[in-house]
Amino acid sequence: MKTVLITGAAGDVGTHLSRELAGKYKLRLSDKRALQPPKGQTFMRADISKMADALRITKGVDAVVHLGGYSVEGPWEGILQANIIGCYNAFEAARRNGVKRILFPTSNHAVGFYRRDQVIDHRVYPKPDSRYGVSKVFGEALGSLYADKYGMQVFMMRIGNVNPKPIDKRRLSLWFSPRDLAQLVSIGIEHPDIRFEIVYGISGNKRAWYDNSNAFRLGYKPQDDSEVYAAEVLAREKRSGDAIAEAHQGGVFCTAEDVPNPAAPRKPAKK
Ligand code: 15L
Repeated sequence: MKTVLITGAAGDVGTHLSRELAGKYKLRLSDKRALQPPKGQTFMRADISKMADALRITKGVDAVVHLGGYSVEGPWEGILQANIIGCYNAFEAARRNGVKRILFPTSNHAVGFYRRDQVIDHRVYPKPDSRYGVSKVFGEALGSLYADKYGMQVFMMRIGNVNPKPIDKRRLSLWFSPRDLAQLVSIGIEHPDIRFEIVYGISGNKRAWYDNSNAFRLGYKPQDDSEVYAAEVLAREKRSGDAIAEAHQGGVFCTAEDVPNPAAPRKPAKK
């Protein structure tokens, strides 16, 4: 059984992912915050913005799923530490420890300034909608460098919004169910021919703004489609009055200086 490190495991995506992948891989969870690992999984507390921590947690694993970092728009200092320095440390520590396979959750916000009336694929030029989006483009560029220069196998998922159900109109296009997330991550861990791939981390949504043919080519068969929730979501949708946000795929990230995280992190375990 492969040993897989998940950084940022206490966050919302990490929580869904570790639950979905339990029993399939030996999971090593890591986060800055303490967490009580489920039975059969281990936990290493680490701050990814420190190289010594990054080296410690990446030792002896078969693959890294680097979820750790700042997950919304926010102040530059936080994004710099967590998403620029932290991302570099994750790739560099994996390389130094001989870990070949790394999965990185880039984001829809790396391309959030594309308009909603456009369908984009994995080859489009980045159009970040925020400092956060820029940090994800940095991660994509770093992954490309580590694949070409050091032969690492890099799987980039431009993730939409992971949630048990889509939460609003924009997320009908971006929704990524936890079981589809687990399927796509498993492809990223297992597929024999990954060198450097960009795919969109969304379910099989009828309203998608993405041509996700690169994921389908690698065997992804999403089981969910947000359309089954569309009537209920649209009935409670209120217009924001922000024309720029409503015209672009990144929504409010295109205009706001701070965005609250819609998904509250898992409560830290008592020490
Ligand atoms: C993201 O990239 C964030 O990590 C997540 O918290 C959501 O805000 C998501 O995008 C989204 O666009 O809904």
